[in-house]
Amino acid sequence: MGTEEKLNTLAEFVIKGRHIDAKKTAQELLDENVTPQVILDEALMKGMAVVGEKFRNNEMFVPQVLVSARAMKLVMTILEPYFTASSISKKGKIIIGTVKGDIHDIGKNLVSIMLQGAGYDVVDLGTGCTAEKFYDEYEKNEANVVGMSALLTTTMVYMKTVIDYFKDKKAEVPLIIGGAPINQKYADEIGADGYAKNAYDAVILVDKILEKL
Ligand code: B1M
Repeated sequence: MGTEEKLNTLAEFVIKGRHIDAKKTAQELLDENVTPQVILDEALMKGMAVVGEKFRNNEMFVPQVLVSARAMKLVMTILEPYFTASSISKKGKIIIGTVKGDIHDIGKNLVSIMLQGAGYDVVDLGTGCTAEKFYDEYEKNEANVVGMSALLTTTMVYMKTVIDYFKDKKAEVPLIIGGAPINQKYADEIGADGYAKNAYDAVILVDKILEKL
């Protein structure tokens, strides 16, 4: 099987939630010197995009989406070392979490992995994070940037609650946001210090913000 065909097969395994086959195929691709970036972009992200489309059209339901997510996460465990191995000295500390009411964590995990790979210390708070949690962890860790992720239109509004909470506390740390329903306009509206469309842009954004400080 050629590389392109194998990448398509991997995307299919993610869509079907065949996690063991997905892991095996990803390992084969790595052994054939296909880069982790290509595997991520050309198979995993493509597969999850199809899952999202099918979910929206009621062709897939929560239990099936969960097994797709499990397959994506399992493959990420073998890709992660490639993304995080490069850093020598730490460039700064980032707090990251998915906001209250939201359990989506695949994108947030990817952002976390890419930031670690770019040389940042990342404290990942997981999902369902309240404003208090973000603030307490920021203080405890003396973080340089706080990042929030949200995947639902019903939870993205909570990002403003967090930003207002930090303002009330007069905390001067940059707050950045991301997630499928977020855009620059929304970030500006709620007073976020930055927005990134994907995990790659999140690294560029954090680099830029910390350069200015
Ligand atoms: Co959910 N879900 N889901 N889901 N789910 C969406 C988000 C949805 C768009 C699907 C759809 O209708 N097409 C829809 C939201 C609709 C809306 O609000 N407008 C939806 C819904 C409705 C729901 C439930 C309400 C369904 C239900 O129960 N009836 C429920 C909500 C539960 C809750 O959170 N309270 C639910 C549940 C789930 C599962 C548990 C089954 C599962 C999550 C598993 C998990 O994460 N552990 C799931 C999944 C997998 C999805 C889709 C299919 C895929 C999300 C994903 O992982 N994408 C999603 C459809 C979609 O987004 N197209 C959908 C891959 C990931 C790499 O991309 O997360 O966008 P993404 O992250 C990107 C960027 O956004 C960005 O970088 C990442 C990497 O490039 N980014 C940041 C993310 N965070 C960032 C932070 C940054 C910067 C960039 O700075 C800090």
